[in-house]
Amino acid sequence: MAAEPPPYVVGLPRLDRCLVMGVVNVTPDSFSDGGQFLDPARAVEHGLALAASGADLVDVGGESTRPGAVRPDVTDELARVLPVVNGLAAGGFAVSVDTMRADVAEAAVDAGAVLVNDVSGGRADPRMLAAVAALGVPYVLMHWRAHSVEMHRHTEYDDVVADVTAELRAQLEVAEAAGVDLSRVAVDPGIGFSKTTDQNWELLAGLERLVGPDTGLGRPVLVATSRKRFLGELLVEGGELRPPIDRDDATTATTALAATMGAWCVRVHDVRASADAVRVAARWTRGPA
Ligand code: PMM
Repeated sequence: MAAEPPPYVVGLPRLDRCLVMGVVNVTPDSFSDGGQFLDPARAVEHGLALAASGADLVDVGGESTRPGAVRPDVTDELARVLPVVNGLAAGGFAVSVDTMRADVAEAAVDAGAVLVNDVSGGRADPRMLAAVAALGVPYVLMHWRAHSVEMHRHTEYDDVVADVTAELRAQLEVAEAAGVDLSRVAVDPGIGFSKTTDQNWELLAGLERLVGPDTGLGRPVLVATSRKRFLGELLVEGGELRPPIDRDDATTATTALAATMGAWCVRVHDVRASADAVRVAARWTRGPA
């Protein structure tokens, strides 16, 4: 059964279906599309193509969070992200910036970004939550325990759904204390971040507990499974993981399921298929006409 639609994030359109966020990684080393869009003109072109395919938001990031990734310095991150945010926002598209740094969030919002997507949930940069409070933009607060180089060492949970929910709740309180208006905040369980493959599946199966009015956090939930390793492991062939580029059909299946379970937004690389899937899910859960 679908959960009641969650309260929506202030500043984004309220839709009768799950939103689709398309991914533009302006990085040399992202696991899914690293190096393809380092050139700003190519990245903008790709973002426009995602918008034309039905993305409600285009998420621009300049730091890879693949396991083991080394962080770029802030100057490099700004140089990667800003021309792309500028180019897409100038075209009138809703752009989010995927960053853990307050400096980048501020500059990106100045360049036209309408949402800050922070995989660290405000934990990587001590200035981030105050910056988001001052910017007054919607904010995605993800469950996060450690930077990519060491996140695989932080996968201890008693009950992964309950523990992630509790840690998100605690971080929402920190955000509120920093002045962030929680009506502008969506949460994200952080699929693949300090989670084993089994824990990712457990979180997805328990999504209703995160979304649900009694057990959940009372905030919209973003789900980002796209091309992630746990899908490659599920689809292993001849002892080889299915490569990231061939995980889009499986990603679309997760979109349909997440949307049916009440997710507010999915973050995906292949937008067209997910844009269809969220419409199917919305119609499916609405029931007889
Ligand atoms: N995952 C990645 C990057 N950004 N943002 C949110 N909110 N949630 C995620 O799970 C997430 C994210 C890593 O995937 P990518 O390298 O394909 O962008």
